Amino acid sequence: MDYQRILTIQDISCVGQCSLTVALPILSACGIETAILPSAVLSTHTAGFKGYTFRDLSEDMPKINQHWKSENITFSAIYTGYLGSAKQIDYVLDIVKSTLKEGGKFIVDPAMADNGKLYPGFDDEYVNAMKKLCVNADYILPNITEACFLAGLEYKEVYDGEYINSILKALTEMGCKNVILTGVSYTEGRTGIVVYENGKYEYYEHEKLANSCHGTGDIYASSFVGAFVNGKSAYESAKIAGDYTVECIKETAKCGSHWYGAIFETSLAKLIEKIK
Ligand code: PXL
Repeated sequence: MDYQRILTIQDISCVGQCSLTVALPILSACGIETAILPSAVLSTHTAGFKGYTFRDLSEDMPKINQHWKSENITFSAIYTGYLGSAKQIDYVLDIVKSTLKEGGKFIVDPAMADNGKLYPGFDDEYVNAMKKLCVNADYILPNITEACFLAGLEYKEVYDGEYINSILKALTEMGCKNVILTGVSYTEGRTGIVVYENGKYEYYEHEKLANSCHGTGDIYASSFVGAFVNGKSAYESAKIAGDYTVECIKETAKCGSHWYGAIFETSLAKLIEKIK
């Protein structure tokens, strides 16, 4: 396989085990050179901490892009996560246009919502901008809440296969190409991932743990990208990422007092083993 250098664009939450502090170690552990573009710097993540600082780095993006262009810097894949503002999304698209190698994959985790609600600070303008990013992506990795915001559908906690199909249909009609839908649970105590690729539906089911942790979406998306860029199929990558995320949630449960993120560090060796 050719040498891979990828770019990930998401925030730095200094404390919180999410976004870049998760993506960079996971992707590096997967053996991939990973360039970063921080979308914003926050003192912590926005769920559960009060009074966090937030510095939007949107204005740096065009200048960084200009410099990369002048140096002919390109990437074999680009993966985006939590972004700082709706305005930033146009800059991100410009960066993808000028730095993604021909045939390179653009993967978007529309990290903006969970459990039926948008994260603090996000609104309809942000959702609309995220739609634009998603239709330009080769793969999107939403949870059900994010998929419903993107598709303009009602969020349901209790659902069946028909509901999931209606979400996939709406996303495809919007122009999304391939969808990796996370947190799809059809049976008590089980959950899983739908891989909808080139119009073909596959489902990987795994155990659903009683404890849920913040930041697992970032662990999932980063390990998916790590496996995918290493040449695994989308289904195999979804499976590897799902199993790794379950391991991380188990590790976190062992440490009862850890509340703000998931302990992903101690299971990295298991992830690397599966990717090899
Ligand atoms: O895990 C997604 C995420 C990333 N970055 C920040 C967040 C969140 C989720 O709340 O607050 C700053």
